[in-house]
Amino acid sequence: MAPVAPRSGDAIFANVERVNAELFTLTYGAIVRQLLTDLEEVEEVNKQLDQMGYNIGIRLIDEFLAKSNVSRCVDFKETAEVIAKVGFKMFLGVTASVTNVDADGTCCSLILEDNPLVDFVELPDTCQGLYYCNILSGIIRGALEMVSMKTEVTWLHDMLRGDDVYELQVKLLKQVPEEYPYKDD
Ligand code: MYR
Repeated sequence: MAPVAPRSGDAIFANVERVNAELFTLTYGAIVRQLLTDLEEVEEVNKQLDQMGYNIGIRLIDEFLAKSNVSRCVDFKETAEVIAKVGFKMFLGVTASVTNVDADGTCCSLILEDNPLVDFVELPDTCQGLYYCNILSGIIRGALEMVSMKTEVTWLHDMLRGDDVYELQVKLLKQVPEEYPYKDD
């Protein structure tokens, strides 16, 4: 019998991480499939995924702030960089790049070249209007709302629709100033 080479802790840990990521991807796929069965209309599935993402985002921000130690960003571009480099890395294991920042710095794009949510995914013709990753736009919208930023988050490019990249446009609609909770005497 061939001897089994012992694996290092790092190799085992990497394997566990890979299996977790695959399980997450497959679970997300199963959720989308179930929504398609239950709701029938692709538009309704898009809305539902966005709403689920929003509900996750408003909770996930606490974990993000606690784990990342990120402090207040100086402007919206920096917020986008934090989402792209720290947020995506923390929750998806990949980073994005920030591009197409508009002149007043309130609208920009996050470009994802690698998107673990879509591993193993192929959309049938009946799902062409589906924004498969709409949960991500909802997560970002929900998380930013919790730090006083009302945003609109829209998919501009989607590789499942034949584009070269995933491009999410994040537009700042309103920044609610945080109120100091105590009155000065
Ligand atoms: C600030 O208050 O200025 C800092 C704001 C940082 C917001 C970061 C939001 C992170 C959202 C993570 C999204 C992950 C998507 C998978």
